[in-house]
Amino acid sequence: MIKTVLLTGFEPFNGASINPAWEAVRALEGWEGAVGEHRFRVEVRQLPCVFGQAIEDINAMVDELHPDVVIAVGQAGGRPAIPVERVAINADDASILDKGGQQPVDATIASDGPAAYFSTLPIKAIVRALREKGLVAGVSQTAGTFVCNHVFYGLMHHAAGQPQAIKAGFIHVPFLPEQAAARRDAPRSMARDDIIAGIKLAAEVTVSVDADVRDEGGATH
Ligand code: PCA
Repeated sequence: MIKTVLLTGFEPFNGASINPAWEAVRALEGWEGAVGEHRFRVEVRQLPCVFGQAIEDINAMVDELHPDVVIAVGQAGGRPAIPVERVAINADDASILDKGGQQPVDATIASDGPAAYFSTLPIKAIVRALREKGLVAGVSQTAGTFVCNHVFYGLMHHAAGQPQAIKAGFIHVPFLPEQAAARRDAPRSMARDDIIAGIKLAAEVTVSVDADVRDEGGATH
């Protein structure tokens, strides 16, 4: 059976003209992959950086495509590594406006939802595979409280209510070199091809690994 992998990436936000998450995800449009006997095809979609709408959109995509795997990808500017997120929390607390002009503070995402959901991606196996390929990566213990965590939580809440099992989670990616070069605070960045390779590998590991590994030191922060 051919599995379906949904990859989402956010539109640029906060005045930027590119988002490395979307740049990486859109490069994988039409990809049909295989790891051993595990065959899969990839669906690629963009998400708006808008509270509320982004959750509605990703959940509509899940309902339309019935994916086996969903990996949502967002930009984490200034992070030195690819943070593979462990946990989504039931809180919005924005320090900047989203693209719809909203800035929720101390708001609950789902009034009927638990405080948090864990990723159901094999996060340690992904980190191990990324590191073995020479990509700087780690488990991250917070996806923040902006639109990325918001979508991550909304996705996990929706996936939890589905009859079929969906492996779902969130991966952040650093700035691209051209984004870092345009800033005075000299943030860390990662080459476009490395970010693309990282997302590709995360999808391959997720479709082919049943149980996560138990590496120590998988976390960066
Ligand atoms: N990063 C933001 C929202 C969209 C994106 O790509 C975040 O980390 O919340």
